Amino acid sequence: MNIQWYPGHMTKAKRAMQEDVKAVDLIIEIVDARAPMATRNPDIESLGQGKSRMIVMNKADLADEEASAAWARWFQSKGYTCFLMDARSRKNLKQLMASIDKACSEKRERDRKRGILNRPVRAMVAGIPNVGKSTLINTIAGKSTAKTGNKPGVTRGNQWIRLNKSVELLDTPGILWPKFEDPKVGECIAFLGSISEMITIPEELATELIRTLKERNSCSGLEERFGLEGELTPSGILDCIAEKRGCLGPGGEPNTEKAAGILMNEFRAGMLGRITLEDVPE
Ligand SMILES: Nc1nc2c(ncn2[C@@H]2O[C@H](COP(=O)(O)OP(=O)(O)OP(=O)(O)O)[C@@H](O)[C@H]2O)c(=O)[nH]1
Ligand SMILES: [Mg+2]
Repeated sequence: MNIQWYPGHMTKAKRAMQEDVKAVDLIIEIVDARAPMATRNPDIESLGQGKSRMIVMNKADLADEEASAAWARWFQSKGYTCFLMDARSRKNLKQLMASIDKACSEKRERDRKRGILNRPVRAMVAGIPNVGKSTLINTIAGKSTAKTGNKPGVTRGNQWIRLNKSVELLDTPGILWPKFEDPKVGECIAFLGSISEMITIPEELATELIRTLKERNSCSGLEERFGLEGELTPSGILDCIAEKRGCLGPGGEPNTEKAAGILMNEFRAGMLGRITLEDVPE
């Protein structure tokens, strides 16, 4: 499947981020723990040149635990400070805050030497759409200041959120990049719900997801949840889901579009198990 999504609001958002990054000490890059590499935006990597940076592998509650540990080790081996998070929970928050503080300590020291005292640390929270940037900011702030939602493109402009005297966070809109060179990357991002549903065909996306789960031997949750038996093709599985969930047309034929929607929602919500879609590079 060839998926591309780079709407005008992302070009605009990127420009605003290029402007605001000048005032920032640290970039907190949020990726989806279920595909930590595919959900990294190369444009954010270059945007953050010369800044302190940190990677938060969010939605770790939905990813395979062993795979997440391997990914965290891999990022650390590349020199990144890396954090596994469920942004909805305050667990790990203390460590995250300590890490933010540490990442900015050099900057603080430089400020101090130049006689600048008590200037707050400013961190930009950036990443592709729907990975949980605004949710993380709300959890850190302990209040719902940033708008969140279970679809890509909820945050539309940069918004500073002041945590206390010493830290300010910048929420930014999710941005993708102009072209997915590897079609698998686009697919993966779509599976995870970071691509607008307006531009994908539900049945196509769902059968591709089933194919991917089969390839990765990650089908047990799918089979269990929908009571699948025997060797079925991806489209056979979709028919089966339609039947099991009563998605039938007037003539009793399976409504595969509806079944595809159900499958995608349940996969994204972790109902088919904790599944990681990407392996650490060799
Ligand atoms: N299971 C789980 N869900 C999460 C986590 N973090 C965020 N969510 C959910 O993911 C959805 C998207 O969260 P947002 O915070 O709006 O994502 P965002 O990155 O700000 O998205 P945009 O503003 O569209 O770029 C919401 O439904 C959140 O409740 C997490 O760690 N685990
Ligand atoms: Mg947001």
